[in-house]
Amino acid sequence: MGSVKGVPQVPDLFTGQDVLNAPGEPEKLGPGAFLFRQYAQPVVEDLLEAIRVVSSVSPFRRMMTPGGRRMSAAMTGCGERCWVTDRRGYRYADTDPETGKAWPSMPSVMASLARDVSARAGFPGFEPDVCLINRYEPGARMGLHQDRDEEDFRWPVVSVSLGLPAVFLWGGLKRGGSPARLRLEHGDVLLWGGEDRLRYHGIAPVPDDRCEATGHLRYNLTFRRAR
Ligand code: MD6
Ligand code: FE
Repeated sequence: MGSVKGVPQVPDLFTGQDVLNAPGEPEKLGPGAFLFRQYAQPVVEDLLEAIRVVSSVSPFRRMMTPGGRRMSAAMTGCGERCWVTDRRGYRYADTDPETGKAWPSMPSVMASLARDVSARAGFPGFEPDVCLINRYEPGARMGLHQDRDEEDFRWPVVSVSLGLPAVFLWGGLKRGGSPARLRLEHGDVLLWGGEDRLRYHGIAPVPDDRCEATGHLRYNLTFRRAR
């Protein structure tokens, strides 16, 4: 590559891996799965404030699985509906079973982030009707599962990590085998859809640590289109 007069010569970053991992470019984890490291960084404080607003109306609670075990992560959510679990099963509910009222509306900082990142990943027109908010204390985890309670799997799931880092377990389309491990940090955004939409995934027990923004907590926001 020749040097252009007046333009300083810079290392050629535009080849191979460098371009995939250039700042602002996602890492591709599969045909429909992308990790946008630090994508939410500019709005992390606004997202944490939005979590405070939502959870002042619909508080965090540890839900029961259909099998009768309490989940280790506490949950709340916002939007037109939210994912819930109890002895009757997993489903989307239009009202919060704890308050008996509608879920809080989705703060615009959340909806805009989900829309922007999905358009960048090749899913334009994604309008989430759900933001499920998970809160993990040290030791809390999420077993391997598929997200399959939504009506239309053509829409992706967008996941935002805040607070303490955690190891994301990234399995296959069927149960079994040992999942890949991926560290997710404060401000990272993971998106999956298309052929990867029904991948098994989970969160390894969150190690104790302390972070400036959230203390001893990890939060995860997952945006979906349920209906
Ligand atoms: C979590 N996330 O990161 C749990 N599901 O706390 C999920 O279960 C999840 O991150 C679907 C897509 C992205 C996710
Ligand atoms: Fe999930």
